Amino acid sequence: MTENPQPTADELRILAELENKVLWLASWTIHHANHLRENDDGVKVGGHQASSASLATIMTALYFRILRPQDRVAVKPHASPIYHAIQYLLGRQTRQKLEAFRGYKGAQSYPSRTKDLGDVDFSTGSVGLGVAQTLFSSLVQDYVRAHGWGLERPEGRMIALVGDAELDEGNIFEAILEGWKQGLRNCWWIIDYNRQSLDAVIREGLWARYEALFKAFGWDVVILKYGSLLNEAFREPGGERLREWIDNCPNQLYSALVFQGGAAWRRRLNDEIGDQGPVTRLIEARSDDELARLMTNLAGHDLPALLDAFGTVDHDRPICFICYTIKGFALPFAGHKDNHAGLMTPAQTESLRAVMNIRPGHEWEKFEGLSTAPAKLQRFLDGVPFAAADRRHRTARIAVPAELPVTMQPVMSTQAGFGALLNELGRGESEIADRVVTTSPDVTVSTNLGAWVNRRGLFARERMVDTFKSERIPSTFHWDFSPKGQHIELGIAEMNLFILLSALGLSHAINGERLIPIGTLYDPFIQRGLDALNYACYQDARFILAATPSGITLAPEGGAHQSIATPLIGLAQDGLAAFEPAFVDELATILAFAFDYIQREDPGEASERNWLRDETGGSVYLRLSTRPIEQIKRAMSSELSQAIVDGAYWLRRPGPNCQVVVAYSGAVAPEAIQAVGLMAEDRRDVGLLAVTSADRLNAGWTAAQRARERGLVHARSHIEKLIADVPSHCGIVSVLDGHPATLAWLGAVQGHRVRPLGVEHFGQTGSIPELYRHYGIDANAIVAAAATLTPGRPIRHLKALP
Ligand SMILES: Cc1ncc(C[n+]2csc(CCOP(=O)(O)OP(=O)(O)O)c2C)c(N)n1
Ligand SMILES: [Mg+2]
Repeated sequence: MTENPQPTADELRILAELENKVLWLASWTIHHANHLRENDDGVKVGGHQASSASLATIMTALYFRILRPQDRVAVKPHASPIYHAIQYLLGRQTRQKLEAFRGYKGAQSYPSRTKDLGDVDFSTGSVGLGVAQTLFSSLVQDYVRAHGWGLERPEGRMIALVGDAELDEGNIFEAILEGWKQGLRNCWWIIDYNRQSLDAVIREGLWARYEALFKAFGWDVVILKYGSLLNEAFREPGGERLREWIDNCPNQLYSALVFQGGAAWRRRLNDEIGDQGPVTRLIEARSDDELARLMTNLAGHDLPALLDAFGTVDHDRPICFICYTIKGFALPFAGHKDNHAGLMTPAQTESLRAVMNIRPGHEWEKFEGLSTAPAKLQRFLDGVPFAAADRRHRTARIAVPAELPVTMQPVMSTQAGFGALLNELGRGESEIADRVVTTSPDVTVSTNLGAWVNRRGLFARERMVDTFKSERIPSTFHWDFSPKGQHIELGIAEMNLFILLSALGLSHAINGERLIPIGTLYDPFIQRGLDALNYACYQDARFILAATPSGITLAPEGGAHQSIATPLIGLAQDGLAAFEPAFVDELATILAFAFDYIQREDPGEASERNWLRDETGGSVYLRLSTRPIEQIKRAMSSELSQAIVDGAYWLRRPGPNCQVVVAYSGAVAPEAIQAVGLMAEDRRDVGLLAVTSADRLNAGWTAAQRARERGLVHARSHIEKLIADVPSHCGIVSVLDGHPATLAWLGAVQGHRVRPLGVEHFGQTGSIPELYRHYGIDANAIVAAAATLTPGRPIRHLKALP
């Protein structure tokens, strides 16, 4: 290995000093936040001191020596104080932010791509997700390079620092399986094997399960157990006996002895193996302190061992390092099973101060208490390879056509329209088409991506022909795998879909190559991967999600697949603009918008046109349906397309004496249209509002209200403008195939009474008419609601409800 030659003794000395410094700064950051900062509410803010200390040595080795700028790291959430301390030493974090750790606009409790200063690669916090994201980021790196992009840049390693209990999260194993299928490379997972979780000491021998498991999926496994002091001791007479004792020592006992210290180690060792000649001499030759240092000398706290293990890797196979560590290493509660939320007392911090040689008032100084000359330390830090470049790429936008062509059928579903739109896109030649990458968890065909995949092929690093095609067996799908393919076929795990979308959707920042990711899945299964979707949005990854079929409208698919909560997810999920179009021309408009929207990154203020933060962009969720409905023949004016994107337009404008407005979203459009027709003779000037995005409509309204409260009295949102002239006595019946609360708020905009229709219970199978009747979202139910809500003569077309 030429890249990471063995460190010199001098470098080792500096790294050891930095390790102490990192531990001190992290400890002081936590101490400051909990004991020194003015605290409004008197509540301790915590800081996971023990969990953080666990990784101090490993992260020192990585950040100050092993990592290269192109490497990307997901840091275990609770190692945040250590991470921030390292960034501070590298000049990428400020003292001010450290002083405000866990406070308003301070360094974040868990490393955050969006909320911390610029150098966090992957946000973490919900354990397991950041880990899996490194795996998918490796796959995305391979995808980008296989397409010939970014080859001028060196390949990076995707590295996760993983808590041992973090491996309880099932999504990690789903990811490992997918990684194996896709030929994962350049991925390191470094397990902080401290044998403690939040509540518990972990099961004996877990490492052996991990080892077998990772090996089964083609990973190399490197177990880093003992540090150099212990290894040397094992070579002394009696050393083997000592090794045997430690190997057989239960995790609980080991932890307890770590906590108790040297005298306790001596007592216990003497009790159990003390009468065995040489090993007694080995023990007795050491003072209590020396014995404690020896017995806690695990490889995860041994810099030379770590540097050697990481620095000598000369291949790109995925590696799982199992690093034995001690939770809270070098701190007074090291090893104690209750230490997860443990905070050092001021007196304990003072003891650490003494050990670290820090003068009062000099706590934040980078080189305080170190014996190497400051200039030399600074020179070392200036030469740290990882910090040599600005690591986050800025990437130009890809041009998006104003309109997307689509072949319309007179009767068509939005899902079919989605397939047709992508088919057209795939047929043409454009940069945007080349940058689109689609993916689906085993529902490619059933979400209508088949035609696109026929045109653009499946991605794999190695070519694989479609045997059905080569054998000339007729099939609708010709699916060859190649490095140029643009569809990533996933197994069924929806968590993997969202984490892959998150990785694809950060490619512009991580690989410097922009992708336009589109993922498809069945709408109900959004909930299966919801935390991963939330995590993708939190990281500001950019992608389009097409969820179909949805609602109870998927009737023949059965009750188990009906989704009713997803429109509320669309409404509430930050960073995700949700649309539920009814007609394919609406979808074409929304998709063209989405291609542009997912590329926007201006930090600017919200536009005063609709009060949405459109300039900042985000991801897009399309809730689509398999229900074929009659399309409206119309020209798409720019006014209409703007209204569709803003969230609603009048399909039938209400007259001045309007008594009823029907506001609908999505696949129930025919019922809404029909209901308006049925009421026309008995209620005056009925209006029909097509809601294409309850989410954007609601967000604009909320933002405009906030603006008015700040004194911008003329602020008006799209929905306020739309219904400004609807008389106050008018009632609104809202309806969608989803939870009624999605549109119920419409009444609060101008004080209209609302009867929100929708689906609250689910599970019944049947045809669409049967189910719409059963759940009360058919034309009859809309008319009945209108009749009850608004005074007037009986509506003659109202049938008796079943
Ligand atoms: C999805 C999720 N569930 C629960 C938590 C709460 N939690 C935080 S840390 C932790 C245990 C962590 O143990 P481990 O990964 O071994 O890290 P250590 O503290 O030992 O370093 C738990 C349950 C979380 N952050 N995310
Ligand atoms: Mg642990």
